[in-house]
Amino acid sequence: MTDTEPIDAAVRATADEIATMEVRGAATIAAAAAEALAAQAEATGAATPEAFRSSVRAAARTLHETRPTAVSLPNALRYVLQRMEGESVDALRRSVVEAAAEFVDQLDRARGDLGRVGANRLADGDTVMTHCHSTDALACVEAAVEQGKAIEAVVKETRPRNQGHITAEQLRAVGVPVTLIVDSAARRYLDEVDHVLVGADSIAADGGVINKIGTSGLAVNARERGVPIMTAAQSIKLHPETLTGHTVEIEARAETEVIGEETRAEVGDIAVENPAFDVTPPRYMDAIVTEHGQFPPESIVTLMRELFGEGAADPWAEP
Ligand code: RI2
Repeated sequence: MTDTEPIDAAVRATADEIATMEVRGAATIAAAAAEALAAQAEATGAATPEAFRSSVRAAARTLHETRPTAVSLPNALRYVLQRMEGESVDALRRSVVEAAAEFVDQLDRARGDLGRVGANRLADGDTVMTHCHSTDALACVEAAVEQGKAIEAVVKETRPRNQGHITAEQLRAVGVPVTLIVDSAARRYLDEVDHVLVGADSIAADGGVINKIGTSGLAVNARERGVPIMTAAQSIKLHPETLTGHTVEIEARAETEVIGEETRAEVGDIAVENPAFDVTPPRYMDAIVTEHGQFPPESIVTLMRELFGEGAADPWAEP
């Protein structure tokens, strides 16, 4: 064990906020993780380059352990750690702080670029149906509104945590008329919408879209009704380990998110499961919209290879 430097309080706070979903959404988690590494770099009292590297890697491990499904988290850690370089502690510190800032800046730019691509799929007068809350998906609507298109939205509340309320609030803030529905009403409203628009936590090499639980059922229903469905996912959502056959772990969250303890006691002896995500097979998704353009899901592997080569390193591992 080479980790002698303590994990900075800011890193622990960020890890807690990600685990409890105070900080949530794949891109927001990625930005918070990168900034936490910068905080560790600024705060560490490491006296040697080796101790410095070790302390930043330990912080990365703490962040990595919080939530398993959104690949933007390990991709953010990779981005910063792979740019950690220098012969002195000062140089190393500078490289981490600069890489984290660069990463956050790229996230913002990617969201804007992706939004303009997604907006091209939306026509004046269109209504979109949303699921959960995705900053990438919202960027498409915001860009369409900026282009002068009138867009309306049918927003699924998205049990169990009701992130649809955040989507409703943010769409109203840009002037989009919103109709909020319960999840189970989605199929009934599909005839009234022109697009289904979702985000992604991870995209697999075969074009499978891992997103908030309920996405796959929505996609199957949309296909049956002939409503196009797109996922807005900037390239940090591409899961490099799936290039070598790994699958994406689906996070199982607390049973209390589904049913309170008191109600559960009243109901009696039941099992409760709370998977946070599901996988939409590529045949049910019309397009993946990224900052590099729009892809049919089956072709996303070409972008993945271009950006990641043949796989992914784990630079946070202990040497
Ligand atoms: P952006 C969210 O997961 C949703 O599944 C959403 O579609 C996805 O992250 C992407 O969000 P959670 O953190 O990166 O609410 O587009 O479990 O903001």
